[in-house]
Amino acid sequence: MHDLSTLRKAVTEGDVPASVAAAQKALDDGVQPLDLISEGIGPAMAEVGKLFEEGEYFVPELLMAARATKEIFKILRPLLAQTGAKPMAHVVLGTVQGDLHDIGKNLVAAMLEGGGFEVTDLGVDVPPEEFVAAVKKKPVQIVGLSALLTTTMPAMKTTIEAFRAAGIREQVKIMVGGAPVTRTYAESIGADGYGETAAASVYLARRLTGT
Ligand code: B1M
Repeated sequence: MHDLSTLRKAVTEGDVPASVAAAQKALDDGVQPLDLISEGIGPAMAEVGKLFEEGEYFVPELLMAARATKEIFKILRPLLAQTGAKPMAHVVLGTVQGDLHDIGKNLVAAMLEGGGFEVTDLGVDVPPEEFVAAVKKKPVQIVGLSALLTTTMPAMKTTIEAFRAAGIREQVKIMVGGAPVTRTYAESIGADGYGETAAASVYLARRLTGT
C-alpha cells in the first residue's frame, strides 16, 4: 500500500495546495480512489476532529481541513463515476434538520458513489419532508441520515416517522450514522441499519439492497 502519510498530514494541516498535490501523486502512483478516501482523507479528518476536541484546533483550522477535502473530491468525483457500470441502487443522503455538519456525510457519499451507488445528496439541515419528497420524485432504494449533534439525533426519528406518515416507509431502507449515533439508537428509532464509518456504510448499503 502506498504511503499516504503526506496526504494525511497536508489535510490535517488544512494545506489545500499540498493536499491536492499529494492526492494527485497518490492517484498517479496507482492508489485507488476508494483507498485514498478510507486510508487518507477519512483518518485525517478524524484526527482533525480529535485535535479540535483537545483544544489544539479551532474553527478556522477545521474549515481549512474541510476545504482541503472538498478540493480533493473535485479530482476524485470524475474518477469515482468512471467505472461505467449501471448503479446498483439509488441512495438519497442528507444531514438531518438543524445539523450543519457535512464532512462525514460527504465521505459517505463519495464512498457510496465509488462503491457503485447513485447518490443524491440533499446537503445539510434537511427537513423530513424534503427526504420524503426526494423519495416520491424518483425510485430510491436507500435513505441515509447523518447527524453529529445529540440535539439533532431526534430529527432522525422524526424523519423516519415522516416516511411512515406518508405511507412510504416500506418502500425504502433507512440507514443512519454519525459520531453520536449508535447501533442501539438506530434500532430504537426503527432504522434498518447503522453505519459506523463511511467504508462500513458501503457494506451496509450492499446488504440492505442485496447487491
Ligand atoms: Co461541531 N460539534 N458544532 N462543528 N464539530 C461536534 C460534533 C462536537 C462533538 C464538538 C465538541 O464539542 N466536542 C459537538 C457536538 C456535541 C454534542 O452534540 N454532544 C459540536 C458542536 C457542539 C457544534 C456547535 C453547536 C458549536 C457551536 O456553534 N456552539 C455547532 C453546531 C452547528 C449545527 O450543526 N447547527 C457546530 C459547528 C461546527 C462547524 C461548522 C465549525 C464544523 C462543521 C463543518 C462541516 O461539517 N462542514 C464542526 C466540526 C468540524 C465538528 C467536529 C470537530 C468534527 C466533525 C467531523 O467532521 N469529524 C466534531 C467533533 C468530533 O467529531 N470530534 C464537532 C470528522 C468526520 C469524518 O467524522 O462526521 O463522525 P464524522 O463521520 C464519520 C462517521 O460518523 C460516519 O462516517 C464518517 C467517516 O467515517 N458517518 C456516517 C457520518 N455520517 C454517516 C451517515 C451514515 C453512515 C456513516 O449513513 C447514512
